[in-house]
Amino acid sequence: MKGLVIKSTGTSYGVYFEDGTTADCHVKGNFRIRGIRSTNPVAIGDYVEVTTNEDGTNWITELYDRKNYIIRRATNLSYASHILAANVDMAALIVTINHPKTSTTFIDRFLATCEAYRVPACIIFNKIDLLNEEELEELANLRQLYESLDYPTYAISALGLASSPKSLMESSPLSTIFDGRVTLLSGNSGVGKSTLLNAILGDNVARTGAISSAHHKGMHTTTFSEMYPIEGLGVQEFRRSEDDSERSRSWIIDTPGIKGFGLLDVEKEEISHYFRDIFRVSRDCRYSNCQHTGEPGCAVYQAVANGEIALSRYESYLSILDDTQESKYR
Ligand SMILES: Nc1nc2c(ncn2[C@@H]2O[C@H](COP(=O)(O)OP(=O)(O)OP(=O)(O)O)[C@@H](O)[C@H]2O)c(=O)[nH]1
Ligand SMILES: [Mg+2]
Ligand SMILES: [Zn+2]
Repeated sequence: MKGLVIKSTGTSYGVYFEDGTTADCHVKGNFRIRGIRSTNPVAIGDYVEVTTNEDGTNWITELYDRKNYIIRRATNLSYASHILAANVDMAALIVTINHPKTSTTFIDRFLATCEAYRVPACIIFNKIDLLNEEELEELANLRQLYESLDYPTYAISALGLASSPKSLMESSPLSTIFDGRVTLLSGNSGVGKSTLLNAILGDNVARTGAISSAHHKGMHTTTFSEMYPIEGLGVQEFRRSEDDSERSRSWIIDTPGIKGFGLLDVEKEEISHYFRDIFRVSRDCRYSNCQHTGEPGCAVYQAVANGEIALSRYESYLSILDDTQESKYR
């Protein structure tokens, strides 16, 4: 029977079937997908074929073609990589200016990864109720920066939304991003992914946890990914046909908080392609193989110097370039 993977615990997968039932399924140890080296051969959002054995155990025997997938490389590991999710329409990065502080390097690495896998991305700034004046200014600056790169941004207080989820769905422009889509929520631990999910669903389905008072970091409350249907948004259909355009369903994926994004699985010449601002300007560099690290006639360097490209973006670019350089010597 064909099903949709909506939960992944590492040892088993929760699969949702067309008739509305779900089952715990397993994957044979030798189940591998050609071309992708990852710690999880089957990911949340995957469509799979499930066979039930005589003893009642369920086995995933086949993986249907993916529309897309998004991979995170574990930091400092040259091959281990993890598929965050498959068949996603939007990756929403939850960012907090403070409590905890999300770094711009983290934001840019996430966005670059989305570019590399051609997954549309947006940024949801959360916990704006906690920001002081200076932090609100930083929020405004970051929103302006990412909006100028055509990434939609939102500023919310998930806690505030939790007390009136109806208002979120009825009036907030945020609701439009979830409608009819599969949205992946990602971000550092403690930024409020599960809190936002609960607010959207109007129910406490996901556990949330306070951030540590000593380090102002999240405590990794969510330990495995799970996908939830959003009631009242779009039609809760499984999948009418193979044709994506006929599909109308709203799902949201809550994921465990992540610390960092390791190097992308790309050549260093390619990295600039995943930074919209740098790529745009790089056409004017004197050398076509310019890496934008101080070569003569580098248009990117010039644009950073005159403020056309944000320094934080350039630094993020350099940090990824550094990663790939390092791995060469391993
Ligand atoms: N003040 C305030 N606190 C919030 C807001 N959103 C979430 N929190 C709090 O932040 C803490 C962490 O929230 P979670 O939803 O557990 O964060 P998470 O991103 O799911 O964390 P992990 O599961 O560890 O990745 C909880 O104590 C929430 O109540 C907000 O908008 N404002
Ligand atoms: Mg969580
Ligand atoms: Zn250059």
